[in-house]
Amino acid sequence: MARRPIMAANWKMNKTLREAEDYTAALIPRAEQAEGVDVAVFVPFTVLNEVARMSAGTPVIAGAQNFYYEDSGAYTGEVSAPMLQDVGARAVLIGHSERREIFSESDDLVAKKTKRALDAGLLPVVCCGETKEERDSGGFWEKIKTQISSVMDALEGDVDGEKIVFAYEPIWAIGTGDTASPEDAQDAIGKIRDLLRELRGDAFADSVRILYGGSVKPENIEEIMAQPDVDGGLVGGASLDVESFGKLVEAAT
Ligand code: G2H
Repeated sequence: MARRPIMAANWKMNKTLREAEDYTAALIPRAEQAEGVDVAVFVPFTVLNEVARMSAGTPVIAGAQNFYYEDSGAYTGEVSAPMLQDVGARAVLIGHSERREIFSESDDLVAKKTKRALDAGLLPVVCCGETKEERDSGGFWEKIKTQISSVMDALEGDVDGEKIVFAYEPIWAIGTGDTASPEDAQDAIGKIRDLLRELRGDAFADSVRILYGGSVKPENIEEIMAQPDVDGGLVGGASLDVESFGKLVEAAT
């Protein structure tokens, strides 16, 4: 089954409102020209409303970088799925390694958020990845397997593979310039797809999209995208400049 690739920008904690507007205005025509690829931008809450407003009716999917699974209440500093949808978000990143490592997000929290995003009709992009120590000590697959299994265990009933996306982001390759080799990316993502096949069957595994993240840039995108199980990229540093991200979008077509 041919899966539609996704090129996703993760701005992290970057960009003022003005910068976000200029970027979005420049990205829209590039996304319109890129056939056969989904283009998503995961932006800070402060600019989400405007990026979503500008992107409405265009191929650009505006997304948030985080949310909380309750809908409202005494959760100071958090935003909910209905709040994201209220400002036009269509997708959300969940369990990025920076959320897990810096803000101590657990597998359980990631699983609850994924369930809530799916129920709300937001596209969850669920991140997983191992540290350098885990890779060096051979514990890489145990870590990834636990992260993926805890999410899938929380999802009851049939799940449409097209409604959820995973992103494999080895922590040692994030923002370091140290990209996993295309073979390492394929090896991990192929194993994730095999696990999803075991857990949810062929239709799910063949339709779910799995992205690679970690120092993706125009210089390495071709060989990463050439891997059979890699369905796109989740890009931090190299997505901040719209020219650079535009090249990545083009490479995914
Ligand atoms: C991984 C990635 C984007 P970068 O965090 O999610 O960032 O491309 O800067 O390594």
